[in-house]
Amino acid sequence: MHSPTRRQFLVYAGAGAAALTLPRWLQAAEKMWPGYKPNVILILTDDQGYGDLACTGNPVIKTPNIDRFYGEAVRFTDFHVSPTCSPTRASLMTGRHEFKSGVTHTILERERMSLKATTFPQLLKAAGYATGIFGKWHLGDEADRRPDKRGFDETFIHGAGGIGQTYAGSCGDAPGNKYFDPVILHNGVFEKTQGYCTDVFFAQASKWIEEKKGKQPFFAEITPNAPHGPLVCPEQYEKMYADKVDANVAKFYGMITNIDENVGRLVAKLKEWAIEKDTLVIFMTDNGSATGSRVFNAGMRGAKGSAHNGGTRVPAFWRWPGTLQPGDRGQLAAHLDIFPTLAELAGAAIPDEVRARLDGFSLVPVLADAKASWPDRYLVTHVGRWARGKAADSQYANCSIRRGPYLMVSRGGPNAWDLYDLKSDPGQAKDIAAQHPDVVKELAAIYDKWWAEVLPCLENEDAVGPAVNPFKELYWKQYGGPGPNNAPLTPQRLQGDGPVRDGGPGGERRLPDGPPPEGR
Ligand SMILES: [Ca+2]
Repeated sequence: MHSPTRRQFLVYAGAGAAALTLPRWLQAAEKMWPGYKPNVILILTDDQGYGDLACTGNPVIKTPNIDRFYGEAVRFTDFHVSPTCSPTRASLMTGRHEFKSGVTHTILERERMSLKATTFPQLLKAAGYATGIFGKWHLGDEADRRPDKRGFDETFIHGAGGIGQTYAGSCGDAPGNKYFDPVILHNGVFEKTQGYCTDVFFAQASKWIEEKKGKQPFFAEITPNAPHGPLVCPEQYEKMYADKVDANVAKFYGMITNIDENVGRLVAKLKEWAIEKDTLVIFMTDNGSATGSRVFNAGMRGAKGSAHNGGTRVPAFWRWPGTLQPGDRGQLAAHLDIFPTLAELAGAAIPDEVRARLDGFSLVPVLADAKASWPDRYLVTHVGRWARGKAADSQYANCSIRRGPYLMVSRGGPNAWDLYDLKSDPGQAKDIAAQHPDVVKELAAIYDKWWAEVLPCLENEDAVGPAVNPFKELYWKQYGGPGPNNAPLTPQRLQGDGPVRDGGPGGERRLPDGPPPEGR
């Protein structure tokens, strides 16, 4: 199934293309290309920003395993995602801006990815891959929206955007669920697990990988809900930071150090199983930092929920020993690119009509060669989260557009753009719009065209969710009656027993309908 010549192709593709004549082995390798299917593991953590790692400069946090991983990986230094949870996950799954799949929020039915969307796991599955997701999905909790209907044949997930969250409508987890010993929906049936959530997700992913290895190429997506709020952390990790930072950051960093240990264990397993050279592992996160940016933000402006650079720039480390030479890549890359990249590596066919709609580009040439040519692309960020019915009025609310060194950020309203040159001013201290009216005009025109394209795609804006969260209904069907905390089954519980809060009950930040304040 696995041929080493495919790996050699990747290593030398760049050099080979530049040579006057192809070496004989490379010509042979090209013939092998369609048959080689690497395993892929995508680790996507929740609310961890670019600066929440020691290897990216954080002076406090301890992440020795991810630091080692970083040293062995191709590192994208200008890699962007959307500014919050569901939007990033929708873009990742579809290779298209999340608005094109109807995702404009993290709750209120607006986190549901369009049923018309094609996901890359669907294509990988068709190409012979086993596909599994372990952790957070957050693209719709109803039966027809869950990952088993969107390309995953193994699903081990919590509901909503975090363990224990619940909102009016469809978005909600099992009632009363907790970070320790969580109840997890495993292939449609709830399981009572033991241990801390992140440990549970990684352990289950490892178990599944061990079952699949050598039999079938696999794609495993590991999506811990950590370090998203509520900040619940095993005591020994929190203690590491208790005298260094405030209590919330200590928990947040502790949750990340726990993730780090899980990453270390997983990589060690791949080595033990002798599959690490056949397995690409990607480590990335889903938005800017939610809690750590006030300690260290890698010199950026903005954090989770912001259209500034710090809201969207995240770590993206790609480790594939023997194939990818460790090193930095400065190309402007994004979550949108993962769809075409993994489809290409997997030899998965992308239907023409799907390919024509992609916003992403395959990173394969760039992975092989730091100097590979790369499109002069633009990236649009829009935080969304407008009040119900206000989409059409929100064209210039909390948005930005990036092209080359320029990041243009809206102050709200037409013709109200600030322009920054991230190359000379990475902290966005100086607005240079007045000095570059041509750049502002060009980017504003691209932005307006983009908005006109996405506005008709917002299919969830007026959606009304079910009276009871589907996860609750399923839980009560399986276990009967009230939830595990024995709370009575009141009409209020059936309607959703928590406030509309992104961090869940006890979460450290509230995100109402409007955009969150910058820098939180
Ligand atoms: Ca997130």
